[in-house]
Amino acid sequence: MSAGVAPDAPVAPVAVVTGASSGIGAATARRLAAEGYRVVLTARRAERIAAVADELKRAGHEAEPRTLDVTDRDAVNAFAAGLDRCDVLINNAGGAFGLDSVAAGDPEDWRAMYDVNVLGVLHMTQALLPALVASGAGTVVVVSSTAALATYEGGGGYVAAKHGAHVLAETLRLEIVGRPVRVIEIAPGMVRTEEFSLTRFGGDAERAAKVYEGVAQPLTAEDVADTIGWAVSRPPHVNVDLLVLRPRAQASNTKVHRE
Ligand code: 8X3
Repeated sequence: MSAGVAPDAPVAPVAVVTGASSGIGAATARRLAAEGYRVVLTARRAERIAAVADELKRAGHEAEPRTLDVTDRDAVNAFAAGLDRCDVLINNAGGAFGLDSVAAGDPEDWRAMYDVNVLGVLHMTQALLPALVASGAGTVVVVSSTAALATYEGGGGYVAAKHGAHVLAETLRLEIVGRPVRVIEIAPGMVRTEEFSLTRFGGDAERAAKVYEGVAQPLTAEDVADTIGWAVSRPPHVNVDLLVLRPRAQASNTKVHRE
């Protein structure tokens, strides 16, 4: 114990956030830090999570960056072995690669989307479940998508992967009932972040911008983080199974009002 810390000083609960380098993940890390969690920020990009962690520490919060690729099982196991506790796991890392039809989609894109959106969640959840149970009141959050619930043209590979994440959440909830861990799924629709659409279109900024063209107010990363923060901060016996959020201008995956 470091000098000056009283032996009975309260120990902050720990929240692990994947994909915390930008967008919804970074916003969620900020939100949970503000709620008093010691936030462990994970992502592949070391400098980015270090910058967010530094920002949080300057604001007086507890934050630790840990470089991690959720698709690398050995790395996930090593990460979990180095954690002293885990109360909340936010499975946020994910993404879409391409908007090609089933007829033309690249199997490698489909594989990569399954890897990060499904197996990434599986790896993290399996590795941290013992610590979540040991916490006595653990929470697993799966940040899926409205793509987890209905399809759209060109979305096939991403929609299939997000349906996988949805099924993982639903199945896990059945399997661990009776143990002190909630499983919360948050399914956002159109969220304008700096990277989601840019990644989907391989860096094509013009194509990425078109996704949000004329849409009055797409959701922001902070809107989603706020929703996650709300769901996680319900009393432990309250399980928000599935929460779908969209901007008012988006009535469904395929019906968007553009001005
Ligand atoms: C993002 C929503 O509509 O691009 O998960 O699939 S969408």
